[in-house]
Formats: sequence, structure tokens, C-alpha cells
Amino acid sequence: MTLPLVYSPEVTQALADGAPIVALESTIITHGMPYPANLETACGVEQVVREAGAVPATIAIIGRKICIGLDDETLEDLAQAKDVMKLSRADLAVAVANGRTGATTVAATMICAELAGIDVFATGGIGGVHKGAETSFDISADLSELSQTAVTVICAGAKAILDLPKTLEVLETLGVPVIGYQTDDFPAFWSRVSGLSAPLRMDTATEIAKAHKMRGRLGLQGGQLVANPIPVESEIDADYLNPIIAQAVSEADAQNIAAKQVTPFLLGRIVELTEGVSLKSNIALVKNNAKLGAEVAKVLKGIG
Ligand code: PSU
Ligand code: MN
Repeated sequence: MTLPLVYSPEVTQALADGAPIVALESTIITHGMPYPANLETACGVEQVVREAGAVPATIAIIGRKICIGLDDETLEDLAQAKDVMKLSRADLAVAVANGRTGATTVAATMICAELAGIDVFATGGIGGVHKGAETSFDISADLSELSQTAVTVICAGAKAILDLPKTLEVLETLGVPVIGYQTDDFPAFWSRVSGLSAPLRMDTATEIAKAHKMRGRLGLQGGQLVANPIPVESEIDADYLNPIIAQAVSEADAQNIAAKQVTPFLLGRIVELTEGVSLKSNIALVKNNAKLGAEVAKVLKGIG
């Protein structure tokens, strides 16, 4: 049985050459940012990966196939589509089997990347433990995916829409290495620091690549989470953002937003309430992560 994977020409060539590839998610395009910033980001991030000497593979489910690498026209369509499923581990197979168009979250992108033989994936923020999870039980499937799928995920930490201490506790319980890149602090997406310590620290792409390989050699399941702080010049003042985040969270509660809708609702409200200020920083940090992803992918392929 062959897997339902189709590769872009660029990714096909890279796989044949043993060249470095960086996986990219599509939920950030369909449910994470508004149009046209989502499209500009998707194209811009791919460009950063290429300039850093690796090949980008944006992943989505289209026409009963797991597409590894999307052409510009498909990116344009996805960026404007309204009825795209947000896919995690639970619904990935359903979407492929039933011909639904789907965008992959961190969890689903990890699964697809591993199937395609891609070791490194760069994104913005991961899902985590939501505030109030002690009653809602809302804990993203991204966390358990990190404990079972052998992909190194580069992010900028997690947004303060989440309960960050609980998110780190769950990652520890699940055995996921959380690595601060060139920092002792766990970064909080728009801020370089969260006030929480990063459980591990690494200062080079080489260290990250070595640790990735060693997990495989030791037979340890799962991947690694690298938390790369936002560039200083793109940071946003927490005093400005915190009340906005609190407002978005209380609106979600008041409107009984639940399950898959929670994260997209919060992300959308924060962009609206900051009148796009948060979006500019979001784009900068994704590009910053794409660059580090390319460096790690290059070391894993023996170049760089
Ligand atoms: N956090 C962000 N931006 C995003 C997401 C999370 O700052 O775009 C997206 C990612 O695709 C992530 C998903 O995997 O939301 C998590 O959704 P949930 O909380 O429903 O698991
Ligand atoms: Mn959830």
C-alpha cells in the first residue's frame, strides 16, 4: 500500500538529493492569520527557508492527498478559502479518506512530516494548556504529538492565551524536551521572556541536531520543542498586550467558544484588538523560526 503523499517538484528533488527540508504548517494560513497577511507570510516564510539553503514544504490535505510542498496558486487558494478543516491527529485520516480540504495544525504537520521523512518543522506558536483547563480540559493535541512523533519543532514559545506554567508541566510529564535557543527563559511568543525557565538550553543548530539524532538512536519516541525568542526589535510590550489577551479570553468564555474554535477565535480577536500590531510581530517571529529550522535541517543533512 502506498501512502497518499504527493510532493512538490522542489521537495521531490530535495528528497532525491538528500537536501535539507523544512516542513511548514497550513493552519497558521487558514485559521491563524487574516488574508492577505496570511498569504504574504506563507510565501515570505518559504523564501526565508530557501535563502537559508533549505527547501520549504508547506503541508495541507487536498484531493485525498497529503500534499508536501504547495505551489503558489494552491497557497493563494488556501489563504482565501472559508471551509477548510482544521486538522489535528483526530481528524487527519478522515479528511484524507473523504476528500475534504484540510489545513494541518502543529500535531498534524508533525505526523505528515514524519511520513514524508522530514525531520524539522518551523512554525510560530504551538497549542498548549488553555487557561481554565482544570474545568474545560482544553489541552492541545500538539503536546501529546510532540511526545510521539520524531520531528524537531521550532516555535517562539506559546502565546499568553495559554496557561504557560501548566503547558510546561504537561510537556515535562510527556517527556518532551523543551529547549530554549540561546536563552535560559521560556519565551512567550510576543515577548522574549515569560518569567519561566526553559527546561533546557542550546546555543547552536548543531547541538539541536545532535540531540534529535540521539533521541532516535536511543529509541526514544517523540520529537523536540525548540523555543526561539522573537527578535528584540519585534517584541511587544506585555503591559499593552495582557489586557487585550484577557479581553479576548473573557469574550471566548462569554460566547461559549469551545473545542477547535477556541484558538482561532482568540488569535483573530487579538489581531483585531491590536489593529494588526500583533500580526507584524507574529510574521517576524515565524520567519526567525524558519531560518533556525533551515540551519538545523542543514546540520542534520551534514551541511552547515
Ligand atoms: N498558536 C498560534 N498560532 C497558530 C496556532 C496556535 O500562535 O496558528 C495554531 C497551530 O496550528 C496550532 C493550533 O497547532 O493552532 C492549535 O490549535 P488547538 O489549540 O485547537 O490545539
Ligand atoms: Mn483545544
